[in-house]
Amino acid sequence: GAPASLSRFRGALVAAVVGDCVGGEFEGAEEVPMESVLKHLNSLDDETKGDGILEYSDDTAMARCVVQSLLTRGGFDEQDMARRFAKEYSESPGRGYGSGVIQVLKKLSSPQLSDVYQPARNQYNGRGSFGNGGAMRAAPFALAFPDQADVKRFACSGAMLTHSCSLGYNGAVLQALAVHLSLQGALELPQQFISKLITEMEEVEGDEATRNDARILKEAEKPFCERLHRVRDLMDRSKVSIEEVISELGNGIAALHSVPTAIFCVLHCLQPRECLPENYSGLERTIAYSLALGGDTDTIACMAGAIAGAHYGITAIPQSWIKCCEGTEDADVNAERLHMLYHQSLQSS
Ligand code: R7I
Ligand code: MG
Ligand code: MG
Repeated sequence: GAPASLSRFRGALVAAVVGDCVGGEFEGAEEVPMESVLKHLNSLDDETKGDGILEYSDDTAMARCVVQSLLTRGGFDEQDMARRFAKEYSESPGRGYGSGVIQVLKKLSSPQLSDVYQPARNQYNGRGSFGNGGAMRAAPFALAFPDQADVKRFACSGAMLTHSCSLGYNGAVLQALAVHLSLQGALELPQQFISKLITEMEEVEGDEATRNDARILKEAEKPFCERLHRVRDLMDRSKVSIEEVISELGNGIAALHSVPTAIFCVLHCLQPRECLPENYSGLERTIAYSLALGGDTDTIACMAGAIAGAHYGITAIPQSWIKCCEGTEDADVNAERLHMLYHQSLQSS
């Protein structure tokens, strides 16, 4: 499809929900044989299964808040977004939220709160969370703002409402950038795609806060850049085992151990792979491969789904998958609204 076409918006938002819903099955599993993944995905073709049988988790619940806030306010409004996160949590606390972020969400519902970024800053002895909760809901920022500087700025602020550690919010910036570039068709040239991400993250991670957090957490000076270089090394190789991907990039709940991994899943699955069915589309390969890594499967599949969906478009997602997942219809409708908002800003700029 053309850059920033409606199909790409729909693909991004719907595949993110699908990744979250189908990934829930394996979340936290240490080893996931590809056979089990394919069995799970095949079972979605069963006509007797009810609509929306696979429930979405916090990943989608929070992404929906982001989308609703951006659409209602016509841009980023931290007060409104914070209020929506708090309300969503209080109405459905059982969506599988991270154990730390729950404290933030409870504080955000207090009417006395004057600074909506304060609760996040109090996490983990004042350093803030490095979990992937900011990144898992970052895709909508790329669908709302055509300007790359806006995507970076607002994905960062949106993540900081719950994740004030640079290793948390920079993961959100990276995820939003990946969706932004994919939406423009940048995955047609995978080498340039990864190079652009590295160049952008060099700048993003060039600040004092990143340097401090990286030092305290004993990470490389620019942690995400270092991981993206590993992604580039792995994608240049003809054969890579799942074990190597996990040990090089991780499959965990930290943004650093999941956002670069999700990006790798998309890049690795651009072409057919021996371990995956021949009849699978690139998007189906991406989701299946993400699940086979185990660990934080719902979140890695959700983030990889958003990037891949923006590349392949809505038609690459099997109807049976869409039907089985809760929230896909809303995602589809919202994708169209975001597409309008995006193109309105393009015309007025
Ligand atoms: O990041 P967050 O919203 O969790 C998202 C994950 C996704 O996989 C979802 O699908 C859901 O399952 O949860 O929630 P946080 O509580 O901020 O962070 C997640 C976890 O990361 C925490 O429960 C901690 O175990 C860990 N963590 C930290 N541990 C030590 N020190 C995050 N930051 C720190 C830290 O600074
Ligand atoms: Mg989840
Ligand atoms: Mg998860």
